[in-house]
Amino acid sequence: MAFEAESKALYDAMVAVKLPGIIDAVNKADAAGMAPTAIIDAMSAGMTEVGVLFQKGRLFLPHVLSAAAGMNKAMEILGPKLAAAGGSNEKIGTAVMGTVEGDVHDIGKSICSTMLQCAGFEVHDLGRDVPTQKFIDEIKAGCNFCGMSALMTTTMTVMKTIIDITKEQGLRDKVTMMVGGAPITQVYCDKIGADVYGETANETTEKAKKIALDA
Ligand code: B12
Repeated sequence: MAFEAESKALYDAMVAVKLPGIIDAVNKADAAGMAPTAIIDAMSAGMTEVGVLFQKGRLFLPHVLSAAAGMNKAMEILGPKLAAAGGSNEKIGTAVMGTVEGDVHDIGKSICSTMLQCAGFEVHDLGRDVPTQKFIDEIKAGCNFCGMSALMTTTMTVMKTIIDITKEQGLRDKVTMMVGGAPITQVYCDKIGADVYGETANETTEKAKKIALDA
């Protein structure tokens, strides 16, 4: 595997949950020529392991927050590089992105927003704990992609509520509904009648790009 050492260093730095170590690993991987998307993937795997260790009681809340800050800092460093790699200045679609009501997890959603933006989408990122009506308002205002993120089994049901409202209000055919977040699967995506499931930000961007360019 290319950049195996860098991938391992990024993963280890995330699991060590020390911000300077994470930034150092990102800068080293970047300087070695590792693609920003591959850096993000390696870090995301580390973030998932942080979650597992947190659940097992081997890491605590400040550790999780420190790793989360590391992800955010990495996006600051890598965002401009992703934009440069994306190349296109042409707008290929308008996407509203947000974490659904009741859910404050926004790291993965923000990565998706950045990558979609770099791929040529105009992105309206509403943040986290977004009131359901705000998604609807953005779709009414003309967004043709709607990305909803949920990280908890208690909040993932909000996605279905939003899709159902678009059906009731005759908006469903105007918008590509995208869903993602750790508990979401392709099966769940199909069950609630969404169009796109993205397991990673990379996959999300590729799928959205294909739909936008085929339209
Ligand atoms: C970081 C974290 C936090 C941080 C959030 C910081 C932040 N700004 O986001 C803090 C500490 C604040 C937090 C709080 C809580 N958390 Co928390 N948290 C996590 C943790 C460890 C990591 C999540 C993460 O950032 N992953 C890394 C990112 C990169 O991955 P990702 O989000 O999955 O995103 C990728 C894909 O899913 C996809 N994607 C994401 N969004 C979208 C959207 C679209 C449209 C598409 C297509 C794709 C897509 O692309 C992304 C990039 O590749 C998870 C553990 C886990 N395994 O997920 C628990 C976890 C989600 N939290 C959990 C819980 C319970 C909570 C709390 C209730 C408190 C608690 N008891 O710990 C509160 C929630 C309060 C609330 N109302 O929301 C549980 C949820 C359990 C469940 N089944 O419902 C988890 C699973 C931990 C656990 N095992 O118990 N948490």
